[in-house]
Amino acid sequence: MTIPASELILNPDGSVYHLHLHPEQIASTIITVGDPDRVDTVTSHFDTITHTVQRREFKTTTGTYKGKEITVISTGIGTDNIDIVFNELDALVNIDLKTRKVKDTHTSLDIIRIGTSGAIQEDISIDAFLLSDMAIGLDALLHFYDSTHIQHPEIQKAFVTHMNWSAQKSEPYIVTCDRDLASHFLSNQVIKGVTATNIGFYAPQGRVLRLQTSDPDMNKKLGEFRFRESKITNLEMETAGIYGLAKLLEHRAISLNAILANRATGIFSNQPSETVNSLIIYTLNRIATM
Ligand code: R1P
Repeated sequence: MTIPASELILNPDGSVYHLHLHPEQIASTIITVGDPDRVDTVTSHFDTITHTVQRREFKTTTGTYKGKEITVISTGIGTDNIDIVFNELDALVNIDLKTRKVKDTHTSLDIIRIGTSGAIQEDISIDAFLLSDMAIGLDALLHFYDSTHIQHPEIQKAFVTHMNWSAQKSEPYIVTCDRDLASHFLSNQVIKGVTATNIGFYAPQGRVLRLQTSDPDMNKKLGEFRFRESKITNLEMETAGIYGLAKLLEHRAISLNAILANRATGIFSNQPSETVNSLIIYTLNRIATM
C-alpha cells in the first residue's frame, strides 16, 4: 500500500515533516532528551559529529562516542511530542520514503531516554538514577492506537479501583521497557522503578500553586498503590508514550531518569546539571560497551 502524501508528510527536500531528517542521518542507537539544549550536553562528549539539524523543539545530532554511532534527539515535553518523534524515526527506517511503502524487512532501533523526574517515595534519594521497568500512562496517547494487546488490563483495573477518582480522567495504560536492553544499563548505581507519566507538570503531577487539584491525595495514593510487590516510584511526562510506541513499532526502549526532586519530602536537587551530566556519561559508557 502506498501511504498518501497527507499521511506521511515529507518536506520539499524529501526529509520527514517535523524532524527534517533523511534516513542516512540517523544511527540505530538513539538517545532522546526533553530539552534541545541537552542534545549539546550529550554530544559535547562525542568524538565526532556528522550531522545536526533543528526544527521547533526537535534538535537532532548524529556522531560517534568511543567509536559507536549514536543519534541524540530532543523531543520537547510530553507524550504528544513522543507521538511525532517515534512515528517519524520509525518512518526513517521502516518506510521507503521514495515509494511511500512499508519496507519488507523491519529495522529495530535501540532508544534510550535520558530524562529528569520527581520521586514520589520518600526513600528515593535526590540525584539517584532510576530506570523505568514499567510505566503507567495517565495521558491518553496509547488509546488512539490499536494497542490493548501490549497493555496490562489486570493492573490497570486494580489501579483505577485504588485511585477511586471522582472526576473523569483518561483510562490508564500500563506498558513495560525492553528488559533485554535494560539489562545493559542496570547496575548498583541504578534503581529499578515504576514510572507514572502524565500530561502536565502541575495538577497532573499533584502540584498546587494557585489552583487546587481535583484530587488532593493523588500523589499519596499513587505512592500507596501496590501490585506484584511493585510500587510507583516517580512521575514525569514521556516514558509511557515511549514504551507504548516502541513496543507497537517493534523497537527496543528504556527510560533513564535523573531524580531531581523528591515530591514526598519537598526537596529539590542542589546540583541538577551535574546529576544529569553524570547520567549522560553513565549512559554513553554503557552504550559504548553494548
Ligand atoms: C518537565 O520539566 C520536563 O522534565 C521531565 C519531564 O518528563 C518533562 O519533560 O523530563 P525531561 O527533563 O527529560 O524533559
